[in-house]
Amino acid sequence: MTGAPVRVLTAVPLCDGHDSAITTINLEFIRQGIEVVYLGYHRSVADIVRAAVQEDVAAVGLSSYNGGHIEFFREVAQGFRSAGRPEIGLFGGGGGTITPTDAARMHDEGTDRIFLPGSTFDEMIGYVRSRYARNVAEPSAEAPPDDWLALARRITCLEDGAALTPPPREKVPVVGITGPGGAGKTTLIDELARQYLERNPNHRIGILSHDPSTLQAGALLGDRATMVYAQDDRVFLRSMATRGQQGGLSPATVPALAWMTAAGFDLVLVETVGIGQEALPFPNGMVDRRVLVMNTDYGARLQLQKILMLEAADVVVANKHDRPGRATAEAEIRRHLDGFAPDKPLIPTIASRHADAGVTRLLEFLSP
Ligand code: B12
Repeated sequence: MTGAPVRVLTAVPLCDGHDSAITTINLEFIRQGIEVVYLGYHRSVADIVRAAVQEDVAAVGLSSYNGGHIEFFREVAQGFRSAGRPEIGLFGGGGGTITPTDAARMHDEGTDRIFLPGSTFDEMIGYVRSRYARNVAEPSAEAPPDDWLALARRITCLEDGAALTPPPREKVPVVGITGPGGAGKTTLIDELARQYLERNPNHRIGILSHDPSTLQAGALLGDRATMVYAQDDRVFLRSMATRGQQGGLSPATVPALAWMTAAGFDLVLVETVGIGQEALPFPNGMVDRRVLVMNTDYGARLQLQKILMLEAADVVVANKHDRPGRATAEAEIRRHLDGFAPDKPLIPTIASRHADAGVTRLLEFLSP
């Protein structure tokens, strides 16, 4: 469908921490209406290829400064071919560390274009827009719902406005995770995924993760940059921009979830954007469990009265339980919940900590 934002993934290769160039380029891309899935720095070929396929991006842009770019770009292009997506474009830069001679060789080996020092934003944006705009064709109706290539493509079609009749919903637990920006939702999901995968060696997880679209229709889809353990072959992770919808999700979330729940996952997680006090992002029937992630930054105790999700959630997580004010926050939230739902669990977590006991308790509540 025409008019949909161009969707690319950007990353910095393995053993490379030079992320300031790509961070600036990302911001300029989103300002110009491009959706950017940012994978972060120190990323392997396998992580980049897996993410590009699941995110169904038109192209991948790499920023490489620490050498090894000829081999790295070649392996990424090979990875796209091996994954059955040879059409994914590849471009990038690395200042003066990539010489014009290197760039010519890289072009011969599958890279569309290297931006040499002195390239302007206008050149990059003009190139990305003209080269990677696309009309995505729906996958064959014969492709089964658990074909991840087809799933990724179907979600793109749904985001771009197609109406695909979803398969019947399978019985798989769907957990909605919401909370204000900065509460640690993504980190919590990553640690939940790590513990779940470790406990269930044959299980697979599907994750739909949302970030806001800007007024210019671009979006920085940055949850993958925070994820470490959810970058796994047993996890299908898809980032979705809100594309103008208020409230924490995308217009395509409901149909995308319908396809996700038929794709053979054992657990499906849906993460909203950071929400405000009045938001109730999960309509009836969309998810089986609602998790509200809070931290200590909610302000005065009176503010708790205004957070509607405290009433709607099945479980409340008090994350960042290593921060000053944690005991007060826990006591205040508990007292507030006791006023109307004394049995509602309140689980303190430090999601950034490996094997956190609070996250284990949450996992047991969600997936007994
Ligand atoms: C800033 C910088 C740092 C910062 C990085 C901060 C950060 N978070 O990114 C700090 C100080 C931390 C740093 C550390 C190191 N650095 Co350093 N660093 C640089 C420096 C000065 C600038 C790179 C940069 O960001 N340029 C700004 C961008 C916007 O401009 P540009 O590079 O010209 O790129 C253009 C295009 O190529 C394009 N582009 C770039 N990427 C992409 C991606 C896409 C998708 C697109 C479309 C376009 C594009 O954008 C620009 C437009 O004109 C370079 C030297 C230099 N002058 O280039 C060294 C340099 C890259 N660093 C170098 C080294 C050796 C290191 C260290 C190993 C030093 C050490 N011994 O500790 C560490 C390693 C860090 C790590 N963990 O990987 C070497 C690399 C040598 C090599 N590969 O052979 C360089 C070349 C310096 C040198 N001459 O020795 N570094």
